[in-house]
Amino acid sequence: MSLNIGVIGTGAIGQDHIRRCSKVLQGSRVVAVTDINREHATKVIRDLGIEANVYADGYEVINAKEVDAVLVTSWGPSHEEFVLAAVAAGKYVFCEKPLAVTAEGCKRIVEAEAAQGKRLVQVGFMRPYDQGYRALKDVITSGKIGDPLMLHCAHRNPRVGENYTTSMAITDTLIHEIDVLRWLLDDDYVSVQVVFPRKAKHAKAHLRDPQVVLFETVKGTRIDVEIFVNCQYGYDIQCEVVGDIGIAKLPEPSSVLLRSEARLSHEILTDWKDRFIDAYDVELQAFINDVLAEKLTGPSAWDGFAAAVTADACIAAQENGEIVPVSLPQRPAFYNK
Ligand code: NAI
Ligand code: ISE
Repeated sequence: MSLNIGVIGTGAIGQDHIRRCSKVLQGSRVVAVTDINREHATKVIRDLGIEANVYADGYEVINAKEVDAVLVTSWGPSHEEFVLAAVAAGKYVFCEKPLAVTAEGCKRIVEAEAAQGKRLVQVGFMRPYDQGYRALKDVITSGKIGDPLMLHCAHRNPRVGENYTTSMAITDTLIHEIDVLRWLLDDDYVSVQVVFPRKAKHAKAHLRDPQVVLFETVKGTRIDVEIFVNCQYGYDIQCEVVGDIGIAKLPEPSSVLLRSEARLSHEILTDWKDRFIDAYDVELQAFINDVLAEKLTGPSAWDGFAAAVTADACIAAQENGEIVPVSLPQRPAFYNK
């Protein structure tokens, strides 16, 4: 059986997901698309050589008879309304991060989903599907390094656009660590502080970059995450876990060891799309398989809510420089794994 997918938003990640759902993955095809720039949506499916209906808006995609499941890949502020509409229509929905731009918005989705009585929502947090993070989690779970005491992480982008703001370093960039580190440690955050080193030369005037985010977890693990979005040299994701009896580090993406011009070197990637290309394939294949089996197992609306609550605390901490509590309510039994 093939899953018929409708896609809302045909920008950078939308078109990449359309390509993978129609050309790379098993058991799915894209049958409907929309974008506020309708011509662009039409061009995307034409360039990919696929046949799909182009609808006027997201609601038409969600309610189209031929659509079994929806991918929301439009801008963040539009996610909540489309996810709520898909849930109301009883359709499975994969929503790119953020699930909603406010914690209240995520909570509305959690409540709507619980009212339907089954999980319908998966959030596009792809790092738990990355081979390297999975290997790291296996090492932690095996007990080989003892209990995780400290984590040293970095999320570096070579550069960002004019419109990127200091709070987006949390909601757009750090949000991946917020999610993946909860998953990696099977833990939640209790507090956060943000500190700013001297500003990087290449950061635009309005942007405070880099920044260091310091978390404490329920189990007492301390985490530092450097976010540096004008590092110039590449797209670089680092995560080192220090345990009682050993240290485990996220593997580097595989690359050729080059001997050339009197140097021994490895290339560093520059684009997030390349760094996590396999993880995106695995996460969407899992979504497709889970929908066909009628049981979602990937990052949930609750994970989206937990990330949003934590992001709000991080933004407050950016503004006041203090240690800000992260107050996450008890996870409803509905979301127990
Ligand atoms: P983009 O700007 O390239 O594309 C967004 C597209 O959505 C645009 O074509 C825009 O016209 C369309 N759009 C916006 N509002 C719409 C609406 N109400 N109805 C229909 N179409 C609408 O942005 P990009 O980079 O593709 O990001 C999209 C989403 O994916 C964002 O939420 C972003 O945070 C997330 N994202 C996730 C990544 C990941 O690693 N998981 C990586 C990059 C983006
Ligand atoms: C982008 O939206 C992503 O999700 C990338 O993974 C992240 O590295 C980048 O900073 C974000 O802007």
